[in-house]
Amino acid sequence: MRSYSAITNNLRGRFEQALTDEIRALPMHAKLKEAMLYAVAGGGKRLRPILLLESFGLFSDAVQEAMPYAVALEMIHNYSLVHDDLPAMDDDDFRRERPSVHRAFDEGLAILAGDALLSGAFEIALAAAGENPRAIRAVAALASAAGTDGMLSGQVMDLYDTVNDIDHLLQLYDKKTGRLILAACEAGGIAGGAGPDDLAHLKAYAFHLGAAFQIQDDLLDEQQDQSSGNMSILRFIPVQEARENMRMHTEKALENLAKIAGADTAGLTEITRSLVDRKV
Ligand code: GRG
Repeated sequence: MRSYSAITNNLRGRFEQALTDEIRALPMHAKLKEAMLYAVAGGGKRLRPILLLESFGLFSDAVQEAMPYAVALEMIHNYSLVHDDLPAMDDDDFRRERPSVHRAFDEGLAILAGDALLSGAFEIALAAAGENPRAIRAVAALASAAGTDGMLSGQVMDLYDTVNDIDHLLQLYDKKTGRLILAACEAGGIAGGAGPDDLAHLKAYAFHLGAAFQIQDDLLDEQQDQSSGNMSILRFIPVQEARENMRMHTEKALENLAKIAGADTAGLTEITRSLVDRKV
């Protein structure tokens, strides 16, 4: 069996290089580029791009071909964080233990850097996709997860809904956080050439992984006394039940992953287990 940390470290190093190379290569005003590069730096876990690359790697050896889609996805994720930190939204002065983009620069540039990360993501992904139908389907999956009925509706639910039951909260989590995690695996699988059955297993894996990720986020917030108040599963169930819920989703994720026959799922298995143990 391959060594996960070696594969992941290798992928991560190549990904970091590709991320800065792709942004640097986009022609734009120097100030905008500086803010974009600041926004994507700072030690993010890179969960979504690594999921995309690992999912692609289940079906194809040419992982470098998936790099522009992984870069695009991380840019979309970082745009959402930059905008979420703005005073009009979550009003956070810090992100990844550094000043958030509107603090390091100013609000106007933070809004524009977020916009540039989102539109730049699709410039990069579509330039790589060309006329390849699989790649175009993969980019469409990213667009719909980030878009109107995906992360954006999730964020609107977060800002405007009165959430009085756990099902409503889980729907909000699914749109706001889950859809982008699901799109990571879906886009990677589609671009890599997964057949319909394997793609369904991969999407079921990612759905449960996203649910486990969000519950773990609430548990970590609680432990670090940063509870986001109303928007926490701990408002509806006690800590022990939330932990069991997270483990149930982790096991279901792994069960679905195991249904993908003939693929080397060691990397995704390791990522799944490490998410349960994560401390940030
Ligand atoms: C502004 C359109 C728009 C959307 C914002 C994702 C999001 C929607 C807001 C972030 C709020 C938040 C803290 C959600 C909890 C889960 C989450 C997405 C955490 C951040 O993702 P990580 O842990 O971050 O992958 P890193 O820094 O590792 O990339």
